[in-house]
Amino acid sequence: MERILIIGANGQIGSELVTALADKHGADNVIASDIGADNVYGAKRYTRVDVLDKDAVARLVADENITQVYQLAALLSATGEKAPLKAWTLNMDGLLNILEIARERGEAGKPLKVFWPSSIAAFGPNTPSDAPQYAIMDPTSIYGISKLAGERLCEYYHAKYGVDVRSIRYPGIISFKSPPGGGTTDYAIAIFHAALRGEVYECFLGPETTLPMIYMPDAIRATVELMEAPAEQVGIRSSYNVAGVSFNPRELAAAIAAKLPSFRIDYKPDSRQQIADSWPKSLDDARATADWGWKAAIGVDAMVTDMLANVDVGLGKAA
Ligand code: AKB
Repeated sequence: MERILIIGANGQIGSELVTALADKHGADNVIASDIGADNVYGAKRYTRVDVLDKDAVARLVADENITQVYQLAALLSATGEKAPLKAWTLNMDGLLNILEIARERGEAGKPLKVFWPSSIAAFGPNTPSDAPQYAIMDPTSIYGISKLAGERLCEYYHAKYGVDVRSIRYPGIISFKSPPGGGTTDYAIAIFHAALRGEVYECFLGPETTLPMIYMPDAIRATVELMEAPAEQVGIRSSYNVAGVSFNPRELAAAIAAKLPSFRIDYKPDSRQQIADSWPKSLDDARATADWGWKAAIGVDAMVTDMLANVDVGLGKAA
């Protein structure tokens, strides 16, 4: 029986992973945690804990006999640029605390499997635009630098201490359950909120800025499939490229307008353009396919239809 702790459960991925894992393993076996007073997404079990408080997390892991930790607490690319030291501390020390707890538990004969999200932000301007699994990685944002360093830590803890850590380089994730939360790819969520409010969307990226994206159900399925893969099939312990779809704001706006003809978009690129320009346009995920059978299932059209049917415009004014 798995006993699962999700740290950062009030964020974009956490909000949906809690439900997916509760459906699989039973709601009593999934403990959502974050720094807020409550879980806003209806987790059956919620504990307030700060990933930077290693002793508190270690106690929780021991008291609840946790077998898997998903460490999702992080500052994203745009928010990270506003507070680089805070982003570095949270993103790096948070991961290190969990890897250390996993090392200690492993040495005590109580193995702890770890999931940690990397990102397309780990790539940089000299990465080929269709990013291979192994490429030049010269990230320019503090978020991307923390993701690249985190990938190296994951591989190190696996090689040196045998920690069973698994990771995905997520593309921009598009979803409707949580509001846009400080990412450069979040224009592709905010655009739906504006469209459904009947507003002209002022896009902070230019029309031709193509980026790798993935719809949340595919992102959750990739995460679960990687975590369930037999250890010998997980040949990469830094982080796997996982592809979904690629599009730019002009193409997304056209796909929305095809279903909502009154929709209009304007472009006013800001500092996030520079971050987006440093990222690849697509990902080569052949290794994820070969190692554990990954294949994306949801295309742009199906995603747009589902987003328009489900976005809650009451989630607060979008970014
Ligand atoms: C961001 O835009 O910062 C994130 C990411 C690509 O990791 N969505």
